[in-house]
Amino acid sequence: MKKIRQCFGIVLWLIIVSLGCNPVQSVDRNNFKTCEQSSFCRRSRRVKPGQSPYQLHLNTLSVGSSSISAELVNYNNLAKFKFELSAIKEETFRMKISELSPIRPRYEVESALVSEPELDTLKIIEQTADHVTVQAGANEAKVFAAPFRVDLYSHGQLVISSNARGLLKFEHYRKKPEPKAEEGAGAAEEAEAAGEEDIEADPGAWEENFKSHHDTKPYGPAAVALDFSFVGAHHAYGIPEHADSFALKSTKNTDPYRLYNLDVFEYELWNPMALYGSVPFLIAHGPARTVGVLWLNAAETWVDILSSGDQTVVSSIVNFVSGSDPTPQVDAHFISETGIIDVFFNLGPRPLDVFRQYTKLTGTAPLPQYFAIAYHQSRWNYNDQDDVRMVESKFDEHDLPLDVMWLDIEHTDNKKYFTWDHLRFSQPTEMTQNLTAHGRKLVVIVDPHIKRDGSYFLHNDAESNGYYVKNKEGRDFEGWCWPGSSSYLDFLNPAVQDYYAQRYSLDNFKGSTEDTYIWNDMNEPSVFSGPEVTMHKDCVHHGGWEHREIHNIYALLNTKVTFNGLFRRSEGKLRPFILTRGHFAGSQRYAAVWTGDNAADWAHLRITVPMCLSLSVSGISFCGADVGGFFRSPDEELITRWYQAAAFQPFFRSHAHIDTKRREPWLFGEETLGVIREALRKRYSLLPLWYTLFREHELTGAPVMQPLWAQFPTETDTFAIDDEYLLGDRLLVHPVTEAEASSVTVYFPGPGQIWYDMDSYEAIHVSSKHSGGRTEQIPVNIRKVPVFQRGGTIVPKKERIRRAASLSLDDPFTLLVALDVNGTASGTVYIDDGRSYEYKQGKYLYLDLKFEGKTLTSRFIDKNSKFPTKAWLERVVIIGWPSAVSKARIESKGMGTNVLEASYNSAAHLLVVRKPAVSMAEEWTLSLL
Ligand code: NBV
Repeated sequence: MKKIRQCFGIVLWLIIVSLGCNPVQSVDRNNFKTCEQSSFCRRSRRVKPGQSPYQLHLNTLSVGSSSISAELVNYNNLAKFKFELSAIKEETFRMKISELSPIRPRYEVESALVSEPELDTLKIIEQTADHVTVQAGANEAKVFAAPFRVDLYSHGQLVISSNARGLLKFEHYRKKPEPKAEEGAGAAEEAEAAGEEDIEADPGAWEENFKSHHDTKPYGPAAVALDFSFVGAHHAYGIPEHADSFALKSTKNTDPYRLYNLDVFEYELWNPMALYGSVPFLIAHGPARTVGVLWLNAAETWVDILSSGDQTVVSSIVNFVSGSDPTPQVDAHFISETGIIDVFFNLGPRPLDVFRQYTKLTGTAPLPQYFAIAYHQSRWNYNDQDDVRMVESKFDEHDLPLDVMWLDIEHTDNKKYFTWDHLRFSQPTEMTQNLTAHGRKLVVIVDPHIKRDGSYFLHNDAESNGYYVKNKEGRDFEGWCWPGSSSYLDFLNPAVQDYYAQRYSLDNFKGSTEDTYIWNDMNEPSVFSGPEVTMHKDCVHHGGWEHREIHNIYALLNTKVTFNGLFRRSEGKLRPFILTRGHFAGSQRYAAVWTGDNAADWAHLRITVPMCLSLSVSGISFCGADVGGFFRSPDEELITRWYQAAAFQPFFRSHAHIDTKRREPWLFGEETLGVIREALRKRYSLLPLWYTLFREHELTGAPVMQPLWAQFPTETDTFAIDDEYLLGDRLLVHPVTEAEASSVTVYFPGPGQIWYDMDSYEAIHVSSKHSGGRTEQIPVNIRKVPVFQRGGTIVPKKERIRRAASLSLDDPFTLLVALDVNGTASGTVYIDDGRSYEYKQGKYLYLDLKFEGKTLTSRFIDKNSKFPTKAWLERVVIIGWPSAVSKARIESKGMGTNVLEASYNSAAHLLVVRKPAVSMAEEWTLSLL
C-alpha cells in the first residue's frame, strides 16, 4: 500500500514538474473552488437582503467604561450570541459577535495584532426601546435592536452601517442531526420552522467533496457573514491578494473576491481568484472621507463588493432618509467559513489617518537594513558556488550595483532546508564571505515542508517530538511537495516556534553566517497533493484547532518564527530580512512580500502596480514583483521596462523559473545593458529617499508606495488610477508598461501644484482654476522613466554609486529642492547605521529641511537623537529658481561660515550650489546671496 502511495506521489510530482516546465500553460481554474462549489459561501451568498432575523436584547445591555455588550438572538432558531462594541484609541471601534455558549470554542485570531488594542473611553448618550447610542471622542455608534444594525458616525456624519442589508449570518455550532430513516416532508418543515433550511438543504454542510478530496467537517457548518455599507464612498480598495485592478470591482456578476492563501500555478490576471496571501482589510474612500474595516478572521473568506453603479442593490441609506441626490455608496459582504465576527472600524477621516489607525492595530514594517532596499539578484537556481561568484563578479565588471545574491531550493541537500548540496555548495561560508567582503549579502530559501527522510535531523526531531500538523486521524499529516513525501511543522505549537527559531542560530544552521538572510516560500502552505494545492481543512493543529480555522495565518506564523530566529541569531543586534510569499494582516511586522510566480509579459508588468498598491494600503508596504517575470523569457524591451519600473517599487529583485534562459543584464545587447545600468543607478542614487520613507512608514504607517488619492483625497479623478503612484508625498511615478511606447499619459494631481520632470527639470504646472489635475502626454524613448518631483518637496540623494549600497553610508548627500508656487519647499532625511537596532536607542539623525525666501535650513526633528555620520552635504540643487545667483553662504556651529559658488541655468531654472561641505550631523543654514 505504501509503495502504491509512493508511486502515485511520484507520478503526481512528475506531472506538476512537467507543468512547471511548460511555458504555455496557464491556471487550471478547475483546481480551485468557486463560491458555488464551497458550501459556506453559497449558503451565505443566498441570504436575502432585508430579512435579518437577528435582534439585540437591549434589556441585557451591560455598559463598561470602554465597551457595551448585550445578547443577540437569531429569531429563526433562537441561537444566542454575545455582541460587544468597544472604543479603541485612534478613532477606532471594535465589534465582536460570538456564540454565547458554544459547544466548542471558536478560534480568535491574535497573531495579526501587535498587542491587545488600547481601549478608549465610551459613554452612552441616548437609550430608547429600539436603540442605544454611544460616543467615543468625535465618533458615535448607534446600535439598533430589531433588526440588529450598527451605524457608525464620524463628526456627525453616517459613514458605515453594519447589517444594513441584513446579511448577518452566524451558524452556531450544533450537534450533527441523526440520519433519519425516511427524510419525509416533516423533517424539511421542522428545519424550515427553525430557519435552518439552508443548512438542511445543503449537502455540503456536514461533509464536502472537491475533486478527489473529502472534507469530513467534524464540527459541521460554522459560517459567519456580515455586510457593511460605506456611505459616501466612491470606491473600495485593499483585501489583497488578487491579480486585479486596485479599485475593487463590483462582484455582482462574478465570484466574490476570495481570501484563501493558495499556491496558484500560472495565475491569471484581472480576476478575484485567491492568491498566496490574504489581508482582510478593506478601505472605502470618497472625497469627504476614508474609512477602513479589518475583518479579523483567519478562515477562508469571500468578499462581495457592490457599488452605486449596481442600481438594484444599493438603495443608499442616506437617500432613504433625505430623499436627496444619490449619495455614492459601496457595500461589502464578508463571508468566512468559521471563526467569530471580530471587526475593527478605522474611521479616518483621511487616508493617512486610516493607514495610521490600521497599522496601530497590526503594526508597521520595521525599518529594513539598507541593503534590503537595494537591488537583489535571484534565479531558480544559481548552479553552484562558482556560479554565484561569477555572477557577482560580472556585476562589478559591468559596473552594475548589487547588494544581494539569492539561492533557491537547489542549493540544499535534496530539498532538506538548513542543509547544503555537498557537491555544488561545498563551501557555503567561504561563498558568503566572498560576498560580504564586497559589502553584499546572501539570501537562501527555507520552505516550511519537511522531507520525511529518516536521515534528516529536522524530520527526526519533528517526528519524535510531535511537531507536525496532524491529519484527521491524529497521525502526522503527509503531503507531497518539492522533497517528495513531506510533513508540515505546526507553527501554532509554542515548542515548535522555539525549536524552529533555534534552527537559524549559526551553530545549528551550518554554513550560514550573520550575512545570510531568509526567503520563506510555499508557506500558504503549498501541498501538491492536497485540495486546491494546500492542506486539508480537517487537519489538526496544536490546541485541537482545525486547519480550516487558521489556514490564512499559517504563513504569518511561519515568518514570525523565522523573524524571531534571525533576531535571536544576532542577539537582537541586527535587523532581520525575510521575504515571504504567503501573508496575512500583520505580516508586515516580519517580512517583505513579493507577488509570486508572475510571467514575462506586459500585462504582468502592468499589474505589479495595482497589486503592490493593494498590499501597500493594507499595511504591507515592502512589496515587489519578480523583475522580468518568473515564467517565460522577457525580450530586451520588456526586461528593460521591468527594471525601470521595479527601480521605483519598494522591493527590487530579479528572479526567474529554472527553465527560463539566463537573463543577467550583460546577456542582453549593449544598449539594454546600458539602460538597465541606468535604472539600477537611479535606484541607488535615491536610496536616501527610500530609506527615509521606510523609516516614516515605521513611524506613521504611511505606505512608501501610495495611491494618488492618499495625498489628494478630494480629487475624484485619481480614484481609479492604478498605472501611476506616489513615493511618499514626493515623487510621482508612471512606469512605461506598454511595448513600443512613444509616450505615456500622465495624470498630474493637485490644483496649483507644480511637478518637475526628474530628468529635464521641466516644470508641469497644474492650473489652480479647476478642482482637478492635468493630463499630459509625456514622450518616452527607451531610456525614459517618467518620474516627477512634486514642487514644494526636498528629495535627498547620493550621486556616487558604489558596487553595493551598504558601502555608501558615509557618502555625501545631494538635496533636490523643488519649489512650489510660493517658492518654498520642505522635506526630511533619516540617517542611521543602516543595519542595527541602535536607532531605537536614539542613534540616528532625523532632519527637517526647509527652504523659504533665499534660505535652506536643516534642523534636528528629535533633538536628543545623535548619529556620528561621516556623510556631508555635497550639493544643493534648487529646481524652479527664477533668477541668477552666483554666491551662497553656509553656516553651522562646527564649521563656522563659508561663502560658496553657485551656478544658474536660466533655461532650466536650476540653481546649483556646490560643496557646502557641512556635516549632515549638524544643524546648518544655507543662504543664497
Ligand atoms: O523554489 C522554487 C520556486 C521559486 O523560485 C518561486 O519564486 C516560488 O514562487 N517556488 C515558487 C516553487 C515552485 C514554482 C513553480
